[in-house]
Amino acid sequence: MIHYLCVMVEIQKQIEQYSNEINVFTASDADSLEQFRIRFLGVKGIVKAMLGEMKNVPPDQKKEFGQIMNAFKVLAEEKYNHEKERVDALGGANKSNIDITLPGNPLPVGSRHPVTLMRNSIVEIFQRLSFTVAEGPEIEDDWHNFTALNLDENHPARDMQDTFYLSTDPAILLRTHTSNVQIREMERQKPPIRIICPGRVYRNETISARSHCFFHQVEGLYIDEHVSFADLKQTLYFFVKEMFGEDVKVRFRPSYFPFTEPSAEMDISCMLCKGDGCSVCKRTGWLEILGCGMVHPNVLKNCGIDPEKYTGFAFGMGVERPALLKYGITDIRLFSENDVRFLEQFSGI
Ligand code: 2NM
Repeated sequence: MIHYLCVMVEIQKQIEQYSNEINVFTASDADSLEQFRIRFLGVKGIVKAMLGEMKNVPPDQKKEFGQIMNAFKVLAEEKYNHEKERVDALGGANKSNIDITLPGNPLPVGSRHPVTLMRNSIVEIFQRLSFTVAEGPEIEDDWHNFTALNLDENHPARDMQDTFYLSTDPAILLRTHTSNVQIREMERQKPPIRIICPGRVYRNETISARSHCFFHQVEGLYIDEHVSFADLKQTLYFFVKEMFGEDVKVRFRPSYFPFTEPSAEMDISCMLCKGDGCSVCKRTGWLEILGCGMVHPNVLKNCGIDPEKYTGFAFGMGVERPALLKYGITDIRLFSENDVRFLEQFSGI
């Protein structure tokens, strides 16, 4: 009995001490709150230890002591919850001695590739004329890249020297222009069709400062009833004015493409010498920027479009050449070397 009494007085004293400690506790930050939790409410904490003492309490006093223990447990829990709410509300601002007024670590700013910048500005102008972007495969079959475009079996563009064919299946090739997208769209939907087709194309050429075995194109197509060469000219005039400015002059020269009739090449006056003649325009005062024409009736027929009812124009331009001009770059190979020192010069443009 004496032993029991001693133990119980001891436990009561301890609970009183710990209760005082809990009552005066305020958490200065999340860390000190966590230490409080571990000390009192943890698996090896004081509350658990005190409850463990119940086994030393004589049966007739278990009820009274149970209540004391429970009140102690609730006291610790309530204190913890109350302090947690307060610390959370502070948002961890005074979590530690970090000076939140110091500037942060700057994130490196990325940049768009110059070819992407040029492609986007071309596409965006045609989008304002209600052209929508269409895309298609870079690995293409003979029909969509050549045959449907009115290129006969012996056309030199099909030559092994110009086109990359799959060694396992020579009916499959890397597209040599994005016209395959136009063919696919004409096969898929009925006119009116008004699309702009940006993408990468491949040609088996010797790599140099001026040419590469892959480059980028933007092609356009407009098919409807009564589309005329006048529509073609007005559309391309608009494009040139938006792209190169009001003062730039335009000229059309007759040309030949198997997929258009009539066909033309469009030049703009050289923006570097204003038409006087310089090394960039080879002293002509003109820069060739795109090919165009009225879509050949055979091409329309190949895609299931009635050439008696519908007409249309198409055009195609390279992206790298104007990008070289605009940014004053002298070697086309820089576009595909992925040298960060080159690429980061276009950040913020
Ligand atoms: C060019 C020049 C002229 C062209 C024609 C077609 C299609 F599919 F409608 F027949 N797509 N692209 C075309 C016409 C492309 O690039 C210099």
